[in-house]
Amino acid sequence: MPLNSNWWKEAVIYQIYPRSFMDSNGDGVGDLQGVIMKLDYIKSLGVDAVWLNPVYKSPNADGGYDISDYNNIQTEFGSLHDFDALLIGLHQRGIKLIMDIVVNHSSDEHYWFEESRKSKNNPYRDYYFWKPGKNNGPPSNWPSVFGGSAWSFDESTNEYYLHLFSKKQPDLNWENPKLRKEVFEMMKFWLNKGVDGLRMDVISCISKNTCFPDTDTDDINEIIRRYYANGSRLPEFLQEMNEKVLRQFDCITIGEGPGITNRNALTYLEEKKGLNMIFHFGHMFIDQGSGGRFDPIAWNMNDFKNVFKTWNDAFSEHGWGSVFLGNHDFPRMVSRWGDDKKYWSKSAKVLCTLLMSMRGTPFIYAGDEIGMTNVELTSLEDSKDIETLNGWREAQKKAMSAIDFLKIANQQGRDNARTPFQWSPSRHGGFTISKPWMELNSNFLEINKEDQDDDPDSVLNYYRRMIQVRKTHPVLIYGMYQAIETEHEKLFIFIRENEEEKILVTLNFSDETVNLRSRFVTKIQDKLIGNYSPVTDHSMILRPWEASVYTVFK
Ligand code: ISL
Ligand code: CA
Repeated sequence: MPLNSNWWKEAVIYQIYPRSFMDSNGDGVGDLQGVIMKLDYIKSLGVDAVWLNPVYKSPNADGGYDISDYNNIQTEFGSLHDFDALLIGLHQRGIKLIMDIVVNHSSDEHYWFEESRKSKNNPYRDYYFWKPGKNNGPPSNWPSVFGGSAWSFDESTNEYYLHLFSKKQPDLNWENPKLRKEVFEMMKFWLNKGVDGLRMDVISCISKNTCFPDTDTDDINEIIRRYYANGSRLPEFLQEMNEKVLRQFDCITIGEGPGITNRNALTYLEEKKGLNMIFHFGHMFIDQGSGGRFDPIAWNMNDFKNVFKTWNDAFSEHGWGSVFLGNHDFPRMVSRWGDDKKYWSKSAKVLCTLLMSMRGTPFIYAGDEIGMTNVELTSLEDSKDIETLNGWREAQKKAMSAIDFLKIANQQGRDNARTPFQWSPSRHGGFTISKPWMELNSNFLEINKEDQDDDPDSVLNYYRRMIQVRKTHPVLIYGMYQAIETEHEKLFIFIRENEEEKILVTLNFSDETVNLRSRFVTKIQDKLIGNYSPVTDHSMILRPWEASVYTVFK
């Protein structure tokens, strides 16, 4: 076994979108005290750490990923005092806290940007990227990830500023050492409080092509990969961050980034120079065409399985990956990869089994552990997401109808993942006592935490059991990964093996019964968990959306 063992490789991490988790004070918005109210629930899952989406001061143009004050808490979420209480509450329960660090861009309402835009010789001017226009237009043809140009014209100095995301998220200029110093100080502020880890938003883009050449493709993900991410100074910036900040603390780092590929991933993870692990988007972009999110294409099982194989190969000896099947940026995982109708419960458990038996640190997005599903917006006016609203603006330029766009948004949009947590069948799902900031998914009467708590066969209790299976079988953490039946269009089957143990995971991703006729039938020792009863059945006939985890004789 070439890899060192570390707590963060063995951890299961729970991601909380604070605005939608729990509202403690009845204003309809989830908050830090709300998370505190649910600490025992979080503990009951058996997770080791919580990753909190951004909670800093923000005008909230992009769900808090537009920060106007990095050293304070969003008033709606509470205060620094509440934050300290949350950290204590988590630590008392042996749970670590990971903050979301957003330093590729700030809000346009951050003091730095307000200064920067005042004049060309303002001391903060070079905290951002300012350029004169070209041929009566922007400095380059770069598109924003959220649609439209990545450049906005600012009348006060007659120049354009760069924003890879919305125009309320100007990109910070990491080429400027003063900016880097400010960012490092801010990171220390949180780490000094005792925060255990940092999830770094679009860290792949902090070094970009600063010649800003026109792109020669329309494929947004390719543009990100080639122009916006993986710039030449990235290793240097990460190393400096390591030396000036990370090394002085006991903290882990997870880099998020479109543009990170299995070929360049290890450059992000170099020991003592880089990050601990990364999120990649191999499977997350599998159903996106060249136009990105709102240009859906069909995906198939072989491509899906291939992503996991590729990434297992990339990290077989060095580096470490993460595993996630959904987060706040993507549709709900059961609606996307499973079946949110007839086989809702079974398929949610199949996905849980995949998540918990894959190599890499698993991340559970809050709500997935009770099988929350996509929501169906009836009008684009109900969307709360800047990406969807901008996408609609762009779609209108291409003469798309509202009905057609709504259909795509309901399938692909981020609103799906951001409806309030469904705690109980009572009013507003127990999330708030007043009008929630976003309507709940109307299925909270059938899908909620309270009902599932009491049901041994629920999705929730399956998660609890499956997390324990992972924890009690280190082979599921460090063991090597071997894909089986790789060409099968319905089945996802693999082996995890180390010197002590060999585990077989069989997952049926379809509503048909499949007879595997596998050579493993004779080798099965024990069934550790499954989503059909009786769990002792060792046959290799996989019923619709059946999941099983077996130990097999070596
Ligand atoms: O979902 C994507 C494209 O449609 C991704 O490229 C995504 O935008 C990218 O992974 C960055 O996401 C992160 O940064 C964004 C923020 O809106 C997302 O919520 C965050 O996770 C800008 O800060
Ligand atoms: Ca509140």
